[in-house]
Amino acid sequence: MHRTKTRFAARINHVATALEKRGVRATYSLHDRVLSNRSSRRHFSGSAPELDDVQRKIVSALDAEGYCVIPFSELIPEPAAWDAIEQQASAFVADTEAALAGDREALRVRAGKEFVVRLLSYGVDLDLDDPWLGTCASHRLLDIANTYLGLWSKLEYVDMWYSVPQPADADRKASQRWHRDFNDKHLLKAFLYLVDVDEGTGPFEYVPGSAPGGPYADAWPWRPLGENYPPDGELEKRIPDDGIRTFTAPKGTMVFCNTSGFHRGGFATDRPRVLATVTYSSPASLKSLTERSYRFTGSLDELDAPTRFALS
Ligand SMILES: O=C(O)CCC(=O)C(=O)O
Repeated sequence: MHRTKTRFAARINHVATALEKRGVRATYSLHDRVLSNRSSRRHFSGSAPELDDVQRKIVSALDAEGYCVIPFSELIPEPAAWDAIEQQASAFVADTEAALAGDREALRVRAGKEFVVRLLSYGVDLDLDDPWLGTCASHRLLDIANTYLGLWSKLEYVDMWYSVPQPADADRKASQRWHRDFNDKHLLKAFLYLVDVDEGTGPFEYVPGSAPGGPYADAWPWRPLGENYPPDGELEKRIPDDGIRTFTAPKGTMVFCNTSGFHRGGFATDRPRVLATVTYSSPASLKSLTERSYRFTGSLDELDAPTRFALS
């Protein structure tokens, strides 16, 4: 009797989950094609920003391969922005290393991804005095995201990560494995390396041309709430070795990437990897698939329209 009931409950649960998934997919598609993204595309095309040569180079590389690697100082030459981010990172590293050596309860980690310690995680209050958010919301970056995505984007997530070294023979877990991000197909992330990153520091890796529209888009294709993690070892059978880019690079390097394509990283074995990261997605994503990681507490009225849109 108990067994029958349990099986029945499991079946109901399965049906409910399938219906919920269908609802989320339908909502995403409606917002992408008809509702939010449509008006967001109209806003963008009505006032497309003028990019300088560096920004144009980044957008062209993203269009061609889904990623671009560039020194932060080439995009933002004024030292003040870098100095403030570096100071923020130093304080984060000092606090993290003190907590790792002592009260590990104080570490901001998420279940299943304990190998990444986060500066902020979710539900924090931020304004533009935060050096990393201030940089990500600046027109130097936002205009790149909006032009690449062809719409006014939402600045969905900001954080700094400290990837704790793992034993070299540990199994890769979560984002250390090849996957497509579920967030959106209109997606741009940037990773700013805050330490030198070599093979032992868990470099970010990417399959160029795997985002929607690229030659590898059909390999386990992106769909909202899809099967985004191919079984271990399968991606390597389908993508040749020279189809994978591994981003070992010095401190101060920035990697822009459409992570609806295949990527993985953070499997540090020798030294911790520290980076700052940001996600720009389309409004359809925030309507159906994702949550913003922070509450913006600055004054929206003082901002221009695309920045206000990105932060609200
Ligand atoms: O930590 C990494 O390098 C991978 C990050 C990742 O998978 C993501 O941000 O979606």
